[in-house]
Amino acid sequence: MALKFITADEAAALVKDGDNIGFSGFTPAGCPKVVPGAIAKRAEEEHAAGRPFKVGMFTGASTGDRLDGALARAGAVKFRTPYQSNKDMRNGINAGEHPYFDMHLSMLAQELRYGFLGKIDVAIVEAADVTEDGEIVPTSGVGILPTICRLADKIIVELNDKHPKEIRGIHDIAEPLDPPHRRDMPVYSPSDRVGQPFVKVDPAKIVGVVRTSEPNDEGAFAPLDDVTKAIGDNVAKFLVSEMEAGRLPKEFLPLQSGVGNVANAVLGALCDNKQIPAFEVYTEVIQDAVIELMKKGRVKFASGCSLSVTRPVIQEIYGNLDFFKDKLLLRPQEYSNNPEIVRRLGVITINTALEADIFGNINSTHVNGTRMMNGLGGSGDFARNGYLSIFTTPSTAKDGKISAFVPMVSHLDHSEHSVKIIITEYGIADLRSKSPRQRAEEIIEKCVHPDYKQLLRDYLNLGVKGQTPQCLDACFAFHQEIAASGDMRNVDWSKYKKN
Ligand code: 0RQ
Repeated sequence: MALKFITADEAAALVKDGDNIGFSGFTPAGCPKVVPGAIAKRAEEEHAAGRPFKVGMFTGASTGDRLDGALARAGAVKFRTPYQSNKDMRNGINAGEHPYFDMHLSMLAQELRYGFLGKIDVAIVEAADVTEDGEIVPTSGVGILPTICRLADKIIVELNDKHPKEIRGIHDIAEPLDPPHRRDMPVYSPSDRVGQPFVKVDPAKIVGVVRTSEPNDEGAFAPLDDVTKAIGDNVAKFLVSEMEAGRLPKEFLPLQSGVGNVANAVLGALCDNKQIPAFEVYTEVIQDAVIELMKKGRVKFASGCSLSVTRPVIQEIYGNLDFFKDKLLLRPQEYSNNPEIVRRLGVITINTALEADIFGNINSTHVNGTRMMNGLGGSGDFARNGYLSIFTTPSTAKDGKISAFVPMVSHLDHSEHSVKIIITEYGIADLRSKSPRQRAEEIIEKCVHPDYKQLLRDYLNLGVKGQTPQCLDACFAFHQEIAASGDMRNVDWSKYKKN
């Protein structure tokens, strides 16, 4: 069946008010670049004519400004899930304009199939290649691409020539059966392949192909500072000590690391520490540092859902596919983040907390319990199921006025039961086999910033009895203080003392 080439505006005209759209990609990598902007333009025109126009948005994870930013600014968001990190989308969410629900990324595809989230009307997917018999080769990010293509009534393909057709073969595309027919997901090592190198769709559903030549948006990394470097060094130190204690196999275990500067610093530190053998990566987002480590022979293989790398690095990968193609594998997030696989492989998981409490609970998402930052992302998929679940965070934020450690988290994403190790620039808190009070003492002495140590010791000694000595009158005093005086260090416990 011949492919029909259309413009972005013609593609946008195929979308109706109220449609639910599934977009390919994961982070800006692999997201469509031009059709979302055309839909945003159409929404603005419809609004100007006094007509409603909003669409439901399913994506793999965060996207680029040309997708989340454009649709948010156009006021065209009926709902948004499962993760975002765009300034305009975030502001609209926190203003109550864009209904947002935050989800574990591994679960989105199956919840779409189960019918929990409504119908998918249109799939808009970026491809490096598309054939007349319906083979779609994704680009540098996969996300929920196979599922949305199968469930949608219509598929619009953005054929992006910034991604060479020769990347065919880097992907491993599969979808599990649903219960009661689900079988095991036979990934026994990060490099195992269980599917096909493309997504096969009914070609009759491809209503149009839009040619583009747009690079991925990219976020720049802040250079390493003393804090991120110290956190990275502490993670490496901890993992070496686990090997020495015989609690990590000498071959090491696959690693997952989250997004951002701390994750990059951690990988850099693991590279420099020669006591750690060359290792494999089983993660969702493959960042620049992984590629750097691969070139040095320190990372043997990386399986992920996207290549969220800077433009020079993606050019380097595409220019040296002979070297990289048998060391990189991109999967749908239902596989890259799957709890069954993460637990089987024994993945060491490293994620960043926004806030932690002294008993080991983690808030990854809500500033002061109310304002959405990004979302849970894959942190829960990995943290709950990892061999060792590590959370890292700088000990303070906002020039020391905010402590990352508080008596009780203002929002809970990962409970004390999923968190084994917390690491800051000051040290390593090992929470394994400790009671809540022992965990609090460990965190305060090893991880908390010196400005907050005594305050948190005093909190523990307010005289509350019980398994978890949480003073319900005082547990949010840090958060109330930041609102009142702008500095958590001004907290005064005297009015709360029980005896
Ligand atoms: O604010 O941007 O105004 O300077 O939060 O903090 O320290 O730069 O850390 O960029 O690594 O983000 C948890 C948000 C950390 C991220 C989070 C302020 C701080 C700064 C950012 P500014 P940093 P990072 C894989 C796994 C959830 C998803 C996840 C995240 C800004 O890691 O979204 O783990 N994680 N996914 O000043 C108020 C506090 C604060 C605070 C920091 N306690 N109160 N503001 N900040 N702590 C990825 C995917 O799933 C795709």
